[in-house]
Amino acid sequence: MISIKQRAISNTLLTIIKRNLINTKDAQNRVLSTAVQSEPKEPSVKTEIPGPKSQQLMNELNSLQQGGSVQLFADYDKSFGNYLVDVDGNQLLDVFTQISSIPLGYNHPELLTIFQDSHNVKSLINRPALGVFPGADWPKKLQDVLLKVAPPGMKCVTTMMCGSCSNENAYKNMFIWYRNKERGDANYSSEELQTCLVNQAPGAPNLSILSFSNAFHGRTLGALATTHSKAIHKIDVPSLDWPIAQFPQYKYPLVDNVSYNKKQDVKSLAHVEDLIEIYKKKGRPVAGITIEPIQSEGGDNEASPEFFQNLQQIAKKHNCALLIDEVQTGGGPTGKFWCHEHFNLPSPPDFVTFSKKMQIGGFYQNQDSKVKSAYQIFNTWMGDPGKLLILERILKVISEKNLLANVEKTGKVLYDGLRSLEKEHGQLINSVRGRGTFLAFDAKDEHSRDKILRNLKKKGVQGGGCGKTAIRLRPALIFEPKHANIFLGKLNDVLREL
Ligand code: PSZ
Repeated sequence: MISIKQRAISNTLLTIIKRNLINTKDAQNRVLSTAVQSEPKEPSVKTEIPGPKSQQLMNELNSLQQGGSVQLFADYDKSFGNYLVDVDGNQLLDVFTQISSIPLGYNHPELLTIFQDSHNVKSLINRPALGVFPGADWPKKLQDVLLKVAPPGMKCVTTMMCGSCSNENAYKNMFIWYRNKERGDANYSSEELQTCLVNQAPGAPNLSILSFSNAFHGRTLGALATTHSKAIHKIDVPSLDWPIAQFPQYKYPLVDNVSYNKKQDVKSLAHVEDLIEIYKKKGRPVAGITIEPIQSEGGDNEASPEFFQNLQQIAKKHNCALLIDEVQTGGGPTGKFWCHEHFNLPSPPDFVTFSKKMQIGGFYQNQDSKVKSAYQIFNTWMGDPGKLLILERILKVISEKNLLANVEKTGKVLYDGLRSLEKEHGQLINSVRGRGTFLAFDAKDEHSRDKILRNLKKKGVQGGGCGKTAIRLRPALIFEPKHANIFLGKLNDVLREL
C-alpha cells in the first residue's frame, strides 16, 4: 500500500518530471525560436521610400552636412527583430542590418536590459581612457568576452573604435613588428628617432602592405591605401605606393568551376610573390599582407581555403605578417564565428581585425607580435567598455539560442532558394555564392541591380548592393527560415515583374 504521504511525494515528482519535460521541449524549440516579441509578421509599405517624413528630415540634415547617402530615417522605438520601421511607418524586412552590424536585430529583449544594471551604467557614462585608466574589471572582461570567442590559437587582443582604426592600428603593429625583428635587441638609433619626426627613412621606413584588387579595409589614410573597391572612396586623396595583387576572380557555383577557379588561385598567388620581390627590389619591402576572407564591399568575392593556406605559406616564407580582416565576416554570419575558420589554416593568422557585429573594434594577435613599448599603439578611448557589455550579452544569446546553427539552417534555405530563382530567372540573376547567410548574387548589370534593390524596397525589403552588380544578403543572426521564405517570395515577385 502507498501511503497518502508517499502518493503526495510521487505526485509532486511526476509534476516536476512533467515540468522538466516541457521545459526541455521548450528549450529544444527555443533553439530556433529566436524571434523578438513584437516583430512584425510581414513587410508593410505605406508610402514611397523615402516617405514624406524622411524627405523632410533629409532636407534638414542636408543643410548641416552632405547627407546624400541617407536612404530613410528609422524609428528605432518601433523597429523589432528583423524589421526596420521607418518614420513614415513602413515596415521593412531587413537583410542589410546597418551594413551587417547588428547580430540580434532591433530591440532584442536581452539587450534592452543591459543598462538597467547600475554598474553597467557607470561603465557606460564614466567612459575611461582605457589605455591609462581602465576599470578593475577590464582584464577579466576582455578574457570573458573577447578572448572567449578569439580565433583559434590567438591569445592577445587590443580594442579600438571602428573597423578602419582597427586595421590602421594593426597595420602600424605589422610595421613595428617587422622593424623589431630586423633591429633585434639594438636600441633605436638617434637618426631613426629624428627622421621619424619628419617622415623620412630610416625612422619612417620605406615599408609596404600588400593588398588585393577590389579590397575594402576602411577609409582612414593607411586603410584607404589598401582599399580598392570604388573610386569615390579614394578620389582626390593622396595615397601610398603599396603593392596591389589581383584577387582570384571565381566563377560560381564553386562545385561546377573547380579547375577554372584553381587557375585563378595560382595566378593570384604568383602575382603576390612577384609583387613581394618587386617591392623588395624597389626598397619598399612588404611587411604585411591584408585580406578579407570574403571580399565584401568589393562584390562578395570568394577565395578557396587552399588559396588562403598558400597565401599564409607565402607570407611566412617572405617574413610578411598576415592580417585577416574579419570586420564584415566576423561574429557568425558565415556559420562559424570567424570566417577564416572555414579555411583550416595550419597556424593562426598573425592579426585578425574585427568591428561591426562585434560592436567594439580591435585586433587579435599573439605575444610574439605585440609592440614592445607603451604608447606605440594607443589612443584616447581605445574602445568602449559599454560596447563590450553589449557584446557580452550578444554572445550569451548566440550561445543560448544556438544562433550559428540557425545561420547554417537559414543559410541553406536562402542559398537553395536563390539557386532555384537563378535557374528560373537566369537572364536576370546569376552567380549565387557565399557561406551561411553571408550570401550574394549578381544582376546582369549595375542598372538592373539597382532596379532590383529599388523594387525590393517597394515590396518592403531593405537590401544592399556591393561591387558593380552584386546584391548581398547580410541578415541578422536571428533571421530564420520563415524570414528567408518571405525574402525569397518578394525577390521572386520582383524578378517576375522585371
Ligand atoms: O562605405 C563605407 O565606408 C563602408 S560600407 C561597408 C563598410 C564600409 N564596411 C567596413 C569595413 C569592412 O567591410 C571591412 C572588411 N574592413 C574594414 C571596414 C571598415 O570599417 P568601418 O566602416 O567601421 O571603419
